[in-house]
Amino acid sequence: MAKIIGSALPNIPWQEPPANTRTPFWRYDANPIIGRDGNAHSNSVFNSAVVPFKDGFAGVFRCDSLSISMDIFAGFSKDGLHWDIEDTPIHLVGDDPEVTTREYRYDPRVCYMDGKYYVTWCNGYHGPTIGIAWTDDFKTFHQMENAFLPYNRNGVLFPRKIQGRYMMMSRPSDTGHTPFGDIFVSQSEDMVYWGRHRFMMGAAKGDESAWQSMKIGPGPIPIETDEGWLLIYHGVINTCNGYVYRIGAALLDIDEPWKVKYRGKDYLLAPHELYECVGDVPNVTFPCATLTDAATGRIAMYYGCADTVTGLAFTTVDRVLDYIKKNSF
Ligand code: BMA
Repeated sequence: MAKIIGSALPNIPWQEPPANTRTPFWRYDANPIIGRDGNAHSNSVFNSAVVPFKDGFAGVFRCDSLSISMDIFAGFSKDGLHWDIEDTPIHLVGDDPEVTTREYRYDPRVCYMDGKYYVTWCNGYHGPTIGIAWTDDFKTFHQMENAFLPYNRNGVLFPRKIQGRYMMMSRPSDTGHTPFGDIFVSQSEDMVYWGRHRFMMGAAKGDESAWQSMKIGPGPIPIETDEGWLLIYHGVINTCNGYVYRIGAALLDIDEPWKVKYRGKDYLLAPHELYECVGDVPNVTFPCATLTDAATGRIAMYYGCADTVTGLAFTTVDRVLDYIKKNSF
């Protein structure tokens, strides 16, 4: 039995699995949990991140507006299922207007570390790069330097220092819909200067795992287990009807997390339900956060559906690790 290393979370949202599950995740039966009208001016609410906060949960949500501008908004929930999302974007403070000036903000992740909640997101700065801010109250967010030069997306922190350094995954990209993409790990002493870049893994070659053959990108904050870091990520194939986004998993070395121990050949969750296949961008499942309960091994995953609404799905650490170990490449 694999163990999650972390805190117990007795109030994790949860439903028992249906009798027959071929793939490790099963969906919440009242999905989607957040509709496109999640706040007063939203066209869509998706690709969003949640964490335990006080006696409930808090999160940073991607809400595209009715004019289709992209920004990030704080939200709060007692049960992780029903969310109150603010109507005004999160307030970012910082000394340098060159950094804080908003172009666009999307696809947030939230990582709890050393008493602070670090938010990373795709930040417009002459093209997409990775923005970083921290908060301790989900009211004031202190914006730090952008981590990388443009163009980059999917900046995802590891939830503790490894070998004395902060580590962050990312996916170098272009200014458009990026028809390529591999995952790298970058390291930092201070969360300002990032270097020691290491290649982790790339898009799959040929048809060895075709659902992830065009590009991949890290999803939620990795989950620490006694066997290594469990990484949930998205993989993309290009089809005659456009890109299709599915969800996979890999197990990474605990001290050198760019070393991949197992990488699942089969996907874990894919756009099969109507709300995942039909929406503003059809056929997209895009994971940005998990909640975990170290006492039971339960995992609840929040994922964007068709770039329109937010879904929730459940699994356990054992199911995922068994699945990827049985059929790894
Ligand atoms: C990516 C990002 C994601 C989005 C996906 C599918 O490039 O923009 O936010 O979910 O495309 O449209």
